[in-house]
Amino acid sequence: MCLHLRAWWRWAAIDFARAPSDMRSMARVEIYTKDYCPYCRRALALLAAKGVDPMNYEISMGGPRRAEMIERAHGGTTVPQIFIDGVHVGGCDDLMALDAAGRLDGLLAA
Ligand SMILES: N[C@@H](CCC(=O)N[C@@H](CS)C(=O)NCC(=O)O)C(=O)O
Repeated sequence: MCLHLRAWWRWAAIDFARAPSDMRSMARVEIYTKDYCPYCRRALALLAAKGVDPMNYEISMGGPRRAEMIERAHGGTTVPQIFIDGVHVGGCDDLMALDAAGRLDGLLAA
């Protein structure tokens, strides 16, 4: 019994020690992409490098999702269009610029 408790406590102590970094929540990221688009691939690669798994709306075929993107992006018709916690960030260049300015990590950490 005593051994069992000690084992549990050791497990719990290790887990709690890791909790602050492991349990950090991330912002909700949405990206509208087309499958042939190199800018989309660049943006997705940067997000993946940041550990972000975005909601990816594939709009190669157009349709209502594309119309939704244009409305949310205030008329922007190119892909990608990226949103962090519902806020329009822009395209790939804008995402890269945010990262270069050291501001992307803060936006991604909710
Ligand atoms: N500067 C933009 C360039 C985006 C761009 O030119 N995307 C192309 C696809 S790679 C596009 O949307 N072209 C018009 C279209 O496919 O309707 C960015 O960084 O996101």
